[in-house]
Amino acid sequence: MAKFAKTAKRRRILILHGPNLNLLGTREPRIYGREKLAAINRRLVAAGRAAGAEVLCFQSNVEGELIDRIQRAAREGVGFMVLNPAAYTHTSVALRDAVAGVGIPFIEVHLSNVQAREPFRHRSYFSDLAVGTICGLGSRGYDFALAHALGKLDGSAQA
Ligand code: DHK
Repeated sequence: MAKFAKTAKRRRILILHGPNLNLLGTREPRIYGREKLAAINRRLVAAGRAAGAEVLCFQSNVEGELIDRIQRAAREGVGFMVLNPAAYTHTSVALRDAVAGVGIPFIEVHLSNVQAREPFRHRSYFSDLAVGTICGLGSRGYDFALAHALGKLDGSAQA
């Protein structure tokens, strides 16, 4: 029984959305798409459930709240994170230190192709720590990241 509880806990994935992503659907839709954040989250939670995993979603516009959530993830036994730090990608040493500090593997996701945008978006404080980075694929990027995370947590992913 204890063994089962431990296994279930490890199949917990945190999806973390940074500032302004609560506005998805209405915010610059030509760049970020028309899908609302709640719809994306619902899809990810359902995909996780279908695979026997628990997907937790959190969004904040506040740097400290994102840091607190990452620290809590470590205590909760989250086994993998999918992280879109949004604008904090390009600015936040504090958020970078949080993900480095907990050591939970993560994929960095961006809806837009940040490399094809303004030069200040080309720099990421997260990419060198990430298992991988997905950008420019819109909200599908989250689905691909989650699929990889699920594979990793059940031991079937390649990398
Ligand atoms: C989202 C943001 O809010 C921007 O600040 C980033 C990222 C790009 C995205 O494409 O998801 O530069």
